[in-house]
Parts: sequence; C-alpha cells; structure tokens
Amino acid sequence: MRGGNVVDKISNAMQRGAFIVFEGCDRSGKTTQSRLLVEKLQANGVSTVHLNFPERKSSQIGQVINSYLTNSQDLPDEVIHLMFSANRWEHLNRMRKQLEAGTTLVVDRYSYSGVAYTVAKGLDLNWCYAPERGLLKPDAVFYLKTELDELAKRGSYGTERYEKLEFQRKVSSVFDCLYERESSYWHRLNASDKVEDLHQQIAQISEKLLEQVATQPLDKLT
Ligand code: NYM
Ligand code: MG
Repeated sequence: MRGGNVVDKISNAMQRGAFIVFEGCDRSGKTTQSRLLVEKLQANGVSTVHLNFPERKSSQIGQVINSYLTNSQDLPDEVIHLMFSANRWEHLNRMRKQLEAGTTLVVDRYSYSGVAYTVAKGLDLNWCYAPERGLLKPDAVFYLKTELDELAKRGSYGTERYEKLEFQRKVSSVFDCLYERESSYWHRLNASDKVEDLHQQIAQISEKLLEQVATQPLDKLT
C-alpha cells in the first residue's frame, strides 16, 4: 500500500545504530569479545565500527595518555583523569554522526573505565564521574567480571601503569559498585566462561538490542 510505503521509508530513515560498550579489568577479555562481536555483526550485514578508549594515536591528548600509560611521562592523578575524559569528548561528534547514520559502535572501554581506574587511586567517585556527564550513554554495557585469582592464572601482566594485581582488585570493586548502580543496561558476564560461550551470550543480547534501539533517540550520561 502506498501509505505504508511512505511510513516504512520514514522509519527506515530514522534507524540508528546501537552503542555497545565493553568494560572490565585489564586482561578480562574485552578486546577479544568486542572484536568477535564486530565480526559477527558485520557478517550479518550490520554496519559496525570498532573503537577503543583511550584512542591513543589520532590526537595529542591520546599521545599524552599513551606516554603516561607507558611510564614515559608522569602527571597528577586529576590531570590524567581529565585527559582520559577529554579523549572521549574529542570523539563525541564523530560517534554521534556514525550512530545517527545507522552504524553500530562496539567500544572497548568508556567512561566507566575512566571512573573505575581513578576511584581505585582514592579519588572521589562523584568528582570522577562529573566530566563524563553529557557524553553519549551506551545502550548496553557488557561487564566482563573476572575473579582476580583467575586473572592471575592467565600469566603475568604487562608493564603498563595499572597492570598490577593489587590495583586491579580495587578497580574490580569499583566496577562492581558501578554495576549495582547502572544495572538496568549493564550485563555482567563471567569472564572465565569459554570464549565461544561468552560470545554467544553477547551476540544474542546484541542482536535483540539492535532492533530495540533502532528507533529510540540517543541518550546522554547524566
Ligand atoms: N584507562 C582507560 C583509564 O585509566 N581511564 C580511562 O578512561 C580509560 C578509557 O587505560 N589499564 C586505563 C585502563 C587501562 C589503560 O587501556 C589502557 P587498554 O584497554 O588496556 O589499552
Ligand atoms: Mg590493558
């Protein structure tokens, strides 16, 4: 029917992509799982882009973050915290445009890593969260929850700042608090599950999500 076609055309034009985030401690499997999800969605014909924060290469802010993480530069905790946040702000417009154009974003770390790693140093949670307000809110967060003893079995950490078991323990407990607070759109998954099993769980949730959010407006962190 003619009228139906017009309505279909309008609603197709408004379909946006989903904003999906992976969070968790270092070595919890975020990079593996986010890449598997991207491959799966792309194989299904869904326009999908993989991003990760910090985005170290494409800006001066990213380069400073990289030199901080690799221990070639020291900065006060507050300063590096705000730089991690600024690194998200400098990618905001591009992310919004991609989502609005119908591209799904699968993002390895976001604002919650920003909060978790700085709160783990002893800074105030509300102070840490404040610069994130106004950034885009993810439609879903996959929180890969690790038992820290299990993580230790995966072999020794790398040499970057923060890659120490005692510090990761603190980070993990902040992620747990964030999960309690944000549980309406967070999915806590057991990072010790087999890679393929985890991937199936994540793919199933994501495929439903794509349909659900396609016609919903983008939201902001408040
Ligand atoms: N990290 C990451 C932060 O401290 N704050 C942030 O806002 C973000 C996005 O950077 N140990 C930390 C967590 C990691 C480190 O990330 C580098 P990756 O995903 O290991 O490259
Ligand atoms: Mg890491």
